[in-house]
Amino acid sequence: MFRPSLLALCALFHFAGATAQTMVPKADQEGRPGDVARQAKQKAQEKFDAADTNQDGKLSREEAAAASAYLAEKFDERDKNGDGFLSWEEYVGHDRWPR
Ligand SMILES: [Ca+2]
Ligand SMILES: [Ca+2]
Repeated sequence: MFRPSLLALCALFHFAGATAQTMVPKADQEGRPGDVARQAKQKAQEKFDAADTNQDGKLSREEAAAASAYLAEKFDERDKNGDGFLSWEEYVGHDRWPR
């Protein structure tokens, strides 16, 4: 009795995770979601470029810390591949807005 419900719960969490990722509209999407995505992407890109002081296309820990205390705190969480830099995808947290 317990096992099937636990499995269902796991499936639900998995689904919720997938939904969070796919809820971000793509920047090339038509209509309002696309407009919102393009605006948000542009804002994010401006912040990213401003933070990327040596302009190598990624944020070092120092660059992130200088740009935002929040980002400094979240750095390890965002740095998915653990290379010590935040790529554009790692910075925005998804790969739906290619640069
Ligand atoms: Ca940099
Ligand atoms: Ca990284």
